[in-house]
Amino acid sequence: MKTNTALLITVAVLLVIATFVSAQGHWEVVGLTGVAAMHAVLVAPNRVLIIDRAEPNPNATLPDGTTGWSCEYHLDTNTYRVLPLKTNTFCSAGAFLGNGTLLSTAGSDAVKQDKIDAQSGFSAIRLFQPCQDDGCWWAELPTPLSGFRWYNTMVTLPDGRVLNLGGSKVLTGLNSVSKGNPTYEIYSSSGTSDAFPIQFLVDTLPYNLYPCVYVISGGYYQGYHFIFANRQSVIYDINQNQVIKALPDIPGPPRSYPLTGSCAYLPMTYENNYNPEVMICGGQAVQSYTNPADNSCGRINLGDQDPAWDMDDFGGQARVLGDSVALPDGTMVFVNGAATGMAGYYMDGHYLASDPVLFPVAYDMNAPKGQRWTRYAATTIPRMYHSVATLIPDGTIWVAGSNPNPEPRQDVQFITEYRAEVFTPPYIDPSKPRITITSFNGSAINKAPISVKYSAEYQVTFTIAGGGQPGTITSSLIHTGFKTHSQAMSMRCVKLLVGKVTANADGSYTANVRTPPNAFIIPPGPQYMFLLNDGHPATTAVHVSIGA
Ligand SMILES: *[C@@H]1O[C@H](CO)[C@@H](O)[C@H](O)[C@H]1NC(C)=O
Ligand SMILES: *[C@@H]1O[C@H](CO)[C@@H](O)[C@H](O)[C@H]1NC(C)=O
Ligand SMILES: *[C@@H]1O[C@H](CO)[C@@H](O)[C@H](O)[C@H]1NC(C)=O
Ligand SMILES: [Cu+2]
Repeated sequence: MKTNTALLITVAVLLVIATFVSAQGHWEVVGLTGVAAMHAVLVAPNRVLIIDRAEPNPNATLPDGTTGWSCEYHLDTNTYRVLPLKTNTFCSAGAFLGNGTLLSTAGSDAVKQDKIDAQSGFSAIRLFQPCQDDGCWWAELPTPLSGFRWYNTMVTLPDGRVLNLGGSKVLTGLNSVSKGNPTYEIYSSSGTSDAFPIQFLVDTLPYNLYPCVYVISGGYYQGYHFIFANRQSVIYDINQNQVIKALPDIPGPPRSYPLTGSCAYLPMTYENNYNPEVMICGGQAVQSYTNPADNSCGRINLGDQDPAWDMDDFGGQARVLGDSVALPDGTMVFVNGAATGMAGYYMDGHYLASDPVLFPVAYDMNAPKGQRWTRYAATTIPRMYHSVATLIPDGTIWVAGSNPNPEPRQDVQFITEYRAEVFTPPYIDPSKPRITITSFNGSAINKAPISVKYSAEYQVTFTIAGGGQPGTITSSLIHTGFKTHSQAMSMRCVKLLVGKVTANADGSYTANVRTPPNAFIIPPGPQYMFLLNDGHPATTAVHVSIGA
């Protein structure tokens, strides 16, 4: 009797734990990153390219005995391959060109020390052509940028070129008239352009490093750029080099480096003609390592002629240094960061950021205000300054980095963190059957991207684990973005129109999925097409290349 009661209680407790875990998602340490993950970008279905700065990473020795500061993390084996670089990539930026080559630019000063010989990266241009084997390496170009940039922002343009904007010309934690580079340039097949001056980056001093820049997908200002820094924002025409409209200041504190908030281009949908909305969350009011972070978010509808900020809280938790990740079900997750302080290393012997926020929050843009936020399960690993998070094709979030130290340290409060984790959001529900995509428009699914066109319909065939009927099938096309310093450069999530779903003789099903109509919505180049069954993502997304 006693045993039975104990057993029942144990079972009940386990059930409660299981429900709790699946309702909030769960974390798992999956591997080591080799180099500190200051920047990260998904470059193939099973590969994340990691870029650090030139620093003595203990486990990143190259065959020639020198130390590397970039690696390719393999998601299928949780191992990494160290990639040599010549230039220092410290606090740089990246974006895909429309042809699928990753462009990385800028960085900072030369580093010469034992086993490291890095050239200055302030004006460096690097290319990485993703591959499916171990044969791809960085190519560093002899031609420099138009000038020096540190903490610049890059974004893929609708024509496949890349916009490169802002930054400072010297090492600094705070921009100024003499240090800043208030210009932009555009990289195309003929190389980088001259620099065009932009007054907005003078007006937003000193908090305009890593500005947020997005191509506007639709509505009144379609095709122009939204540029945000400090508390200001504008709608800008980069071709005519002029402000189209100055927008109201976001309420609350500054939200750009080093008072770093998180920017996110909210998911778009065919249901409202890809209406453009941006959300900017968190930040910090003063340059202080003791001041609490901000607990507010501003959301702005750029589809309106007179866009205005609509304020909300930040999921009930003040946060700086958060990272935004768009999930294929249309929620926006904010993860990593701290509740106190700001970006940077130390001041007066104190870390500039403290009180790690260990749990993500998820934002549902379509829910009524007051019901938009969900708090997810916490990790145990602080992810402070210089950490990253990116969506990966199985629908989970890969999280790495954290290194608020001027050199790798394991003997301090906030160590140089080499452990990579995967967070499984609760929409992946082990109690529900999962679908697997088996072919794409009649072709086998490969790791190499499948070329697709804008405004075209494709047949996506899938099976359901354990058989059974599909529920509501939805689809989204995602550009996971170049992640660094709370920036999600070029990140996009588009809900696609799914037509009829038909049953096939072999027990599989086929859904007709329509790609979006144009490159303002999502730029040409590599993207991932997700399929979801009643909101539960398929085992892996299809790697596609749109309009290239
Ligand atoms: C270096 O690699 C070894 C072997 O995998 C591991 O035990 C150690 O923790 C790693 N060190 C760091 C700093 O990641
Ligand atoms: C993409 O374009 C860039 C710039 O013109 C070029 O250097 C690169 O080789 C191209 N990549 C491919 C795959 O053609
Ligand atoms: C997809 O496959 C169908 C059937 O083979 C074909 O008719 C259609 O043209 C393909 N779609 C595109 C956009 O290539
Ligand atoms: Cu930095």
